[in-house]
Amino acid sequence: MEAAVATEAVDVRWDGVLVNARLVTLTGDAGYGVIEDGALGWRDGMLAFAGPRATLPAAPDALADEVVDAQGDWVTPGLIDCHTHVVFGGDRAGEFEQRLQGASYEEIARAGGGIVSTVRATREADEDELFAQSLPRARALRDDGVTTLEIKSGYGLDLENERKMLRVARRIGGELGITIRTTFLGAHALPPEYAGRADDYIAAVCAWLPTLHAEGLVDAVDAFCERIGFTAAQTQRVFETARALGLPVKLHADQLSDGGGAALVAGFGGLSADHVEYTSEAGVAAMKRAGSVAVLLPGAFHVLRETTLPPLDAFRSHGVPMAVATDCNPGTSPLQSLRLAMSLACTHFRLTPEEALRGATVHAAQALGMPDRGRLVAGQRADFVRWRIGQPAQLAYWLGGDLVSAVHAGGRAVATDL
Ligand code: DI6
Ligand code: FE
Repeated sequence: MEAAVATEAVDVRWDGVLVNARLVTLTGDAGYGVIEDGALGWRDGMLAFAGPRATLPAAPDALADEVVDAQGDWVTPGLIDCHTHVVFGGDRAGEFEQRLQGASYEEIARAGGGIVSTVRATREADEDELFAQSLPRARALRDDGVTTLEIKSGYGLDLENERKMLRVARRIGGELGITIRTTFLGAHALPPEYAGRADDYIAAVCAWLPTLHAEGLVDAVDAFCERIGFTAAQTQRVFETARALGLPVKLHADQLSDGGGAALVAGFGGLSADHVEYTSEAGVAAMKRAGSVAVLLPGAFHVLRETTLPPLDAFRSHGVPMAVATDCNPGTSPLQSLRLAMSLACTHFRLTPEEALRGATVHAAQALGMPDRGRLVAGQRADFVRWRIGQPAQLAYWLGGDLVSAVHAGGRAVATDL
C-alpha cells in the first residue's frame, strides 16, 4: 500500500506549480473562463494542470520543488504576436515627419523611400548588428507578455540578406527564451536591382524559397499583394512554390485597396489574411470556408490614419476568428507592445477587451497553426503571464504602463519584475 502511494507521488511530480492565481483560461468559445483561486502545474514545458487550487491532486510542495505564489495576480495565456517585422535595420522617423507634412505612404514608397529604404539599412547591417538592433524590440514585446512571436523577412530581398534576417529571427528566440515562428516575405517589395522586372524578381523569390526552407529557416510564406506590392498572379506563383514544399501561406491582403487578396489566400487554404481593411464580403465568406483567420493590425491603421475599417461585422456574422497583432515595422507600425495593439483594436475597431485578448492568444495561435497554445488548459504549453491588474479588461484599457509581474515560457520565468 505504502509503495503504491510512493509510486503515484513520483508519477505526478511536476517541474513547477503556481498557486494563488486568478486564471483567465479562455476555454470555451466566449467569456474569459475565469478560475478564482486557481493553480497551474507544469512538466516538460507543458501544462499538466490548470484548475481550482482546491482540486490539485496533492499539496503543492508534494507536487513540485518549485512552488510559485502568484499573490493574487491575474494569469493569462502567454500573448502571441502573429504578425511582425521586428528584424530590420535603421528606422524611418524621417518618413514619419514627411507624412505629418502631408506626403502619403504610397507617394513615399513610389519615390524610392518606404520599404526600400529599410532594405538599404538592413543590407548594410551585418548579422550581429542586425541582431543587436532588433533584439530590444523583441525584448520589449516579450516583457509586455509575448511568449510566441512571428517574425517576417522581407527587408533583405536577396538570398543572402533574407537568410540573414531569418537567422537573426531564430537567434532572438534563443536569446529571449520564447518561441519564434519565421515567415519568408521575399515578395514584400521590388528591390532596385529588379526595377521594371517584377516577374523576374518573383522567379528569384521562388528559387530562394526551397534553399531557405532546406536550411530550416522558414515556417510559413507571406507576400504583399497590393498596388505598391505584387499582383495576384505574382502572389499566386509564390504560393504555388510554398504549397509544393508543404509550407503554409498567409497574406498582406487588401490593406490599401481591395485586390481580392483575402479570397486568394483562402483559395490556398491559408492560415490568415492580414490587414483586410478593404476585404469584401465575398472575401470574408471565402475565408470562412477555408478556415483562414483575419489578422487585424490596428497599429498600421492608426499610424497611416486610415479611415476604412475592416469588415468587422462580416467577420463576426460569418464566424471568422479575428486575431490582433502589432505588425511591428519601421514604416507603418512602430509598435512595440501587443497590449497596445489590443487597446487600439478596441478603440479603432470596437473590439471588446475580451475579443482583443482572444485575438492575441487563441486566435493568434490559430493564425500561426499552433493549436498547442493560447489557452490555459492541461496539455497546452506552459506559456503564461502574471499581471498586476484588477480585472482582465485592464489589459486593453491601459495605454502602456508596466503591468507584468512575470512572463513564463514553457514554465520557465523568462522575464520577471517582482
Ligand atoms: N504592410 C505593412 O504594414 C508593412 N509591410 C506591408 O506589406 C509595412 C512595411 C514598411 O513600411 O516597412
Ligand atoms: Fe505587415
